[in-house]
Amino acid sequence: MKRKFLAMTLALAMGLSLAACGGGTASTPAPAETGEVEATTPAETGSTGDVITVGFAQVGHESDWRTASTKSAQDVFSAENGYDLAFVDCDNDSAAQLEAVRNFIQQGVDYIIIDPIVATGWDAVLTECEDAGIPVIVIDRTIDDSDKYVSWVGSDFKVEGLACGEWLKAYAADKGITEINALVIEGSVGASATIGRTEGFKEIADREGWTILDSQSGDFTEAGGQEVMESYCQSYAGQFNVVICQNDNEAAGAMTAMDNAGVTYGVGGDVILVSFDANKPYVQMVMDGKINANFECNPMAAPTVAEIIQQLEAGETPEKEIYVSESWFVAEDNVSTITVNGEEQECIYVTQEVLDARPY
Ligand code: GYE
Repeated sequence: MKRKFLAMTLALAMGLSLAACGGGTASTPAPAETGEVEATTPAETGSTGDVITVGFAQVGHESDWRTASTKSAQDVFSAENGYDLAFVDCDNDSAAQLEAVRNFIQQGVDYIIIDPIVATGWDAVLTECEDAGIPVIVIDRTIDDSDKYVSWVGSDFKVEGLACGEWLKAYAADKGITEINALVIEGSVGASATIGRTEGFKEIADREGWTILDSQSGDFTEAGGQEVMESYCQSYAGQFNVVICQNDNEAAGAMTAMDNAGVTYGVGGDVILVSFDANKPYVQMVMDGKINANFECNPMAAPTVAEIIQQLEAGETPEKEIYVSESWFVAEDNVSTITVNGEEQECIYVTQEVLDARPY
C-alpha cells in the first residue's frame, strides 16, 4: 500500500512539474505503477511497517535554486509519504559533504542522495557506501570520477551553455550586433554545473570568434556576483556588451554592481544580460526586460528520485542517467527557436501567462 500511495503522489508531482516545462531536453522514466494506484490516506502507508530512511547530503543554501531543490526533497521525502529524511546542509564544504555521507553509512540509512559540491574525489566514499550495501542516488551536479552509484538525475549543463551561446548568436544577428565582448561570472569552482555551462558557452564563443574578456567565479551567490561585477566594471569599463551570469543570484549581484557603475543592461541597455536557473522571480525580470535571456535549470529532481527508490524497493533496475526537462526564457520575441546539438529548441517569450505557470 505504501508504494502505491507514493507512486500516486509522485506521479502527480512529476506530472505537474513536467507539464510546466516547454522545450529543452526531456527524458524521465514513466512513473511506476501509476496504472494501478488507488486512493489511500497517509495513515495507511505504514501497512508494511517500513519507513524508508534517506540521507541527503545537500550542497548548501547558496541560491534560490538550492532553496527550491531542498524544498522539493523535503516535500517528497516526508513522514507523510513514508520516509524519514536525514537532511544535511553541507554549506558548500566538500570535506563536510564527505563526512555527511560517512555519517549516513554509520546510521545505516536505506538510501543516500548526494548533490556533489564538486565533481571529483568521490570514489573512496562511494566504495564505502557500496560495501555497506547502501544504494546512492546522485542528483543535479555530476560525479565524474566514479560510477559507484545507482542513478543520476539532473540537467545537461553543457547543453545549457550551448543554448545560451546559440541564442546570443541569433539575438546579436537580429539586432545587427557584430562584435561580442563578453564577461562571464562562473559558478562555484569544480562544480559540474560550472564546468558544463562554461564549456558550452565557450564552444560557441570560439566557433563564432567572440571575445571572452574575463571569466571568474562568483560562487553562485549574490554577494559573489556583485563582487566580481564590481571588479569587472572597473577593469573593463566601456569594453563589454555581454554579461553571462551562471545563476540567478549572481545576476542579482551583477545588476547591483552595474547600477552602481551606471551601466545599463537588459532590453534597450548597453549590456546584454544572461542568467541561468530561471527561478520564478528571475523569469519575472526577463518579462520586465532586466534580464535578456534565462536558461532554466530544473531543481525538481526529488520526485524522480522517489520513483527510483520505489523501483529499487521492487527489485527493478533504474536507468543510470535521467535528464530533467528544462526551458529557455527570453525577453523579446525576435528569436523563437535555436538549434542545439542538431535539435531545434523553443525560446519562450515571457508573458504574464508564462510567468504564472512557473512552478518555482
Ligand atoms: O545553478 C545554482 C546552484 O548545481 C545546478 O547550484 C546547480 C547550481 C545552480 O547554486 O544556483
